[in-house]
Parts: sequence; C-alpha cells; structure tokens
Amino acid sequence: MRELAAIALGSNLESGFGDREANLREAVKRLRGLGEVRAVSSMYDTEPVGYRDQPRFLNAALLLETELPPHELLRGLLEVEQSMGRDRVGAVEKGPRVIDLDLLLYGQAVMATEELSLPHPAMQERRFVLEPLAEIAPEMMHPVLGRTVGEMLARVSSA
Ligand code: PH2
Ligand code: MG
Ligand code: MG
Repeated sequence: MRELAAIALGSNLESGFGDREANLREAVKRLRGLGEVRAVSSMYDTEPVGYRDQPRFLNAALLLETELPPHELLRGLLEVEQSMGRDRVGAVEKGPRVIDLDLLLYGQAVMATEELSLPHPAMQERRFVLEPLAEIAPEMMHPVLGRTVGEMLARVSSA
C-alpha cells in the first residue's frame, strides 16, 4: 500500500555538508531512498521555539509517497538523521541539531505507541511546522481534529 506522509525538516547547526540550507538539501536527497518525494516547501528562517537559547532554525516540509509502514518510515528517518551526523547521546533535548526529521502525518493514520504518535502531537501548535506544510498541502486533513493544514495554520498563534 502506498501512503502519503508529511515530514517536517529542521536544522540549526552547520555540519560537514555546509550551512543549514545545505543540511536540508542533503536530507531531501537522502529521503528519496524512502519513497517518492512529491513536494518540497520553501525554507523558513525561524525563531527557536521552546528551548530558546539556541541558534535560529531553518525549517521546511516535504510530502513523501511511500510503501513503508509508519514504524519503518520512522526508523528510516532516524537513520537519515544519524547518517548525517546527528548524535542524540549527550545532546540537549530539543537543543541544537544538524538535522531533525519529524513524521507529522501518515495518510489518515491515528496511533500512539512508545516510539511513534500519529498525527504528531504538537503539529497544530507549531507555526514553523504548519507554515511550510500549508505551502505544499493546505488541504491535507488532520484525522483527529478534523481540520486541514490551512485551517490549523489560520488558528495557530505566533509559535
Ligand atoms: N524544533 C524543536 C524545538 N524548537 N524551533 C523552531 N523554530 N524550529 C524547530 O524545528 C524546532 C524549534 C525541537 O525539535
Ligand atoms: Mg522536532
Ligand atoms: Mg525530531
């Protein structure tokens, strides 16, 4: 079965690939190994939300058509993060990172396991997620809230 997944990308550190933009570009390239990339948003320079004492982020969103079931897709995202040098051991939670890949929506799937919650539990609160996603998938539906991405963006505050 093929499903359409929405993925959030973020970077706020330089790496061997270059600056934040180079990191997002490299991640998009590597995500092609997990399915067919159907759309990629522009990149947004954003203020860090939550843990504020860190560099500004560059955020983007992407639509991936994939045959991988949700947990395998998640594993694939973590592998791409690791392959690009993201080290979670000893890192500040929610702190600076070379690349962050978050699974937001997987078709209309709803689930909550220890490793994976779908939809992503905080997506409706994060402008840095909704703004790029609304650019490429304004009509994509949140299966629990019953609101489209465009509608969620219209309701979110500045965060
Ligand atoms: N990611 C976080 C915490 N805060 N802020 C912005 N602007 N963009 C992010 O991607 C981001 C964040 C944890 O994943
Ligand atoms: Mg994240
Ligand atoms: Mg993450």
